[in-house]
Amino acid sequence: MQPATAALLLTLALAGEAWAAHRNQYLRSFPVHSVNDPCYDEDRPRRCMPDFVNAAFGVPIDASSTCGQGKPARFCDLRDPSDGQPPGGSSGGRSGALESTCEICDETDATKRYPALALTDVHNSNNVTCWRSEPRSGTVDAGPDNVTLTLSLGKKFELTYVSLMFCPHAIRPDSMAIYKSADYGKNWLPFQFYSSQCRKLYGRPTKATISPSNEQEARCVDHNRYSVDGVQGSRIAFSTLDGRPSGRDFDNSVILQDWVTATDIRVIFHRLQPASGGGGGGGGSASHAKSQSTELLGGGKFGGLPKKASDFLLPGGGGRDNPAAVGSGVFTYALSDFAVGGRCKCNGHASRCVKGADGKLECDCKHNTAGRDCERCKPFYFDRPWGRGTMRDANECKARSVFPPQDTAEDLFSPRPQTVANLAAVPSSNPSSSDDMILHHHSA
Ligand SMILES: [Ca+2]
Repeated sequence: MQPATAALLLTLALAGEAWAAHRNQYLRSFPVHSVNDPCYDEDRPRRCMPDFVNAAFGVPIDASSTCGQGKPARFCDLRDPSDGQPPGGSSGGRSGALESTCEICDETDATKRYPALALTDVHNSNNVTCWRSEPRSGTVDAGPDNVTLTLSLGKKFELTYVSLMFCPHAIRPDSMAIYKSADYGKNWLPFQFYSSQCRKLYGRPTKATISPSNEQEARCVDHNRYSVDGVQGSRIAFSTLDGRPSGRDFDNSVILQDWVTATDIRVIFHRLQPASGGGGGGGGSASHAKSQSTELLGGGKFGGLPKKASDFLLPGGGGRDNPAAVGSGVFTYALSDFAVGGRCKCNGHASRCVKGADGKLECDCKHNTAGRDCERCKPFYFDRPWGRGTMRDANECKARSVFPPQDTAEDLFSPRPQTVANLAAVPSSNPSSSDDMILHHHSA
């Protein structure tokens, strides 16, 4: 076969596909999108995105440690006996302060189990369900606890926050880290740290300022609440864009778009209680922690009483009224709710995510885009480079125009005998032939 024949074949093959695309464009001039399609304003493409959701809701979380799994265990909480009574007023006259109450966890008993499923069920403040770790020592001296919770979303999401709700009466951990993966768990990057000793435990300054040059770095925050929380429990919420300068111009910040993108979230609890006052925890830091927590708690709910959780937890730390709490190995990490707020990531080209043929979540891509995240153009829609849909420009992918503009509708819909199928039987020639201008053109 002559090289010219091969070139003709290729031309027609491409023209056939382009013609189909062109016809679609022609059809576009009639309303083809549902009136309510958020990705089109009548027929003009516009930026669209899936709804904001709690992406963790109903998704099972993998916990490295669960209380009562394998065998029953004894754990303790610290309670304020006045919980449930009107706040204030009476605190000055109290003498007993916090009381430790201990219970048994046992996964074989429905009334005593604390499974990871409780982390992502319906959060009803009248009927709080909790996950608990196995009882920990939770001290620095004993080494980090490394109790891990892993949430796999199964798809890229753009996350606005990660929220952890602690159980009523549970101790809020002193040191913990939130990691994220954007590649289904192959690589993990720090998202946020919490600690009373940021520098010592995580090698970062406390609450470092974020500048435009380090917007993709995790910060460490001393969340500064070594308190025992009351009936409602307390919440730690990490806002992914908070304090990051380009957050206001998110559409144009590729760095922040990557920063908020995650397929998996992992929380690692490293330490339950602050550094000990006397032992190996480092006296300077401990007194610093004490002064902060005193400031926080002094005169507050537990005014006039031991000021921080370590007072209860450590031997000789002041837990005189709480013999059950002295020593270690009875306190648990306990969370009632693990939520991540965000949107299924579709790069501005889809308004919803659906289960694909393989059962995995994927974007319902519009604007002639394709891929699980609408991260590329559909085949033969390469007239302009792919771009994320923004408020200013939907950046739809467009078919490569082959026909001159004077083509009429009749031309477009008249039968074309030189279809790909007609010519498919012609054997191809060496594509590296120098006569094959079309191929060279398209590979350029
Ligand atoms: Ca729950």
